Amino acid sequence: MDYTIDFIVKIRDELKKELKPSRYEHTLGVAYTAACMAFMYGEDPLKAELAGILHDCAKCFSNADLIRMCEEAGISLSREEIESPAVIHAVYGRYLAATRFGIMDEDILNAIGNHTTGRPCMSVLEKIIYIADYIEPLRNQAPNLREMRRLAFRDLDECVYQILMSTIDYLTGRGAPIVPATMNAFAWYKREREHL
Ligand code: DGI
Ligand code: FE
Ligand code: FE
Repeated sequence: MDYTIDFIVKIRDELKKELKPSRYEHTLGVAYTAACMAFMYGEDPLKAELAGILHDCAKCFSNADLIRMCEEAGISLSREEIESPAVIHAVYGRYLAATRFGIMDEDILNAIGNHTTGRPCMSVLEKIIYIADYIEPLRNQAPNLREMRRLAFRDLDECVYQILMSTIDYLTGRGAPIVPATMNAFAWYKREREHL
């Protein structure tokens, strides 16, 4: 499917009404960053922009609502996901992208569904969205941002690996549980790196 700018603008305008202003600006930042990374890595820039626009489409719901809506939609959540509710907006976002916004492209749906945790063996688009979410211009907390912004345009897999490592460090430091998807992704990219 070709993604038209009209389709993207329609979704963008709907999300502008639903997301908090700062979340909407973050969404635009991810979309533009993802489009630039698509130039670098030979992906369709409009597809990357669309995935970026949609990646946090379920971020306006509370954790309790997300858990309830997943149950109502027949999406089973693992015990680990329920204990780490920050990851559920990605799972439900994937469902919303498909059912409400009519996205059928599995690659875009995977990019949305895996944007918080990553997963082993991601596609180029999934890696782009995972990284763009971390480096977009309005992010300002992570200590390694400057380095990751550069690495994003030099080595996609190394950048994913470094971001996974920082995320695990950050969560461990806060005593937060880490879901298996995050650990599996980290183990996979670590192994990849050692075999180079
Ligand atoms: O939605 P955003 O704020 O743009 O970013 P995100 O989708 O990457 O979600 C960020 C939050 O998710 C951040 O506070 C870290 C958290 N997170 C990522 N992986 C895990 C996790 N939280 C827990 N508890 N466990 C994880 O494995
Ligand atoms: Fe998110
Ligand atoms: Fe995000």
